[in-house]
Amino acid sequence: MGSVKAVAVISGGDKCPLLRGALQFVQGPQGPTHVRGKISGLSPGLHGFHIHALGDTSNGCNSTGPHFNPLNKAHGAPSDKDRHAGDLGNVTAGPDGVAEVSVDDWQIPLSGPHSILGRAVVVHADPDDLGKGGHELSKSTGNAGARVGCGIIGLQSSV
Ligand SMILES: [Cu+2]
Ligand SMILES: [Zn+2]
Repeated sequence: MGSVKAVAVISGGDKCPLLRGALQFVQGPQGPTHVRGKISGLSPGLHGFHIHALGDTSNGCNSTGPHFNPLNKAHGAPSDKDRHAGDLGNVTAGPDGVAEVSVDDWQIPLSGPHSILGRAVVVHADPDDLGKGGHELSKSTGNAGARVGCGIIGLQSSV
């Protein structure tokens, strides 16, 4: 099997009409999945960045379900052993509101039983505390606040 490619077009919907982005996902034959791209229209600083379980944006980003968590773990940092598969940490927007995304991760394959195809990538208003903030939401969502942008992860031509 060659590499599998996917794409997600991020939008902010009615609440954040200036937020937009495009992310490309590439998984080599046995490697991690590489996520590359750009999200603009953010406030400067850190923003929680996750794969959520559902590719359903019928009610905006709120209908994308919880963090993708096929192994039934607690929320954590990308480098933690105990984490949701969808926990990709934070992206950082510069003073211009643009975040350059460059993530390599083993828990977000584009094929097999734990594939993220058809699910959603979500960016949040606030920083993800990576499970360590001591807030009641730290162990479920990282207390990352509102879902300001999202997009569905779909197959892309491999040519
Ligand atoms: Cu999220
Ligand atoms: Zn999580």
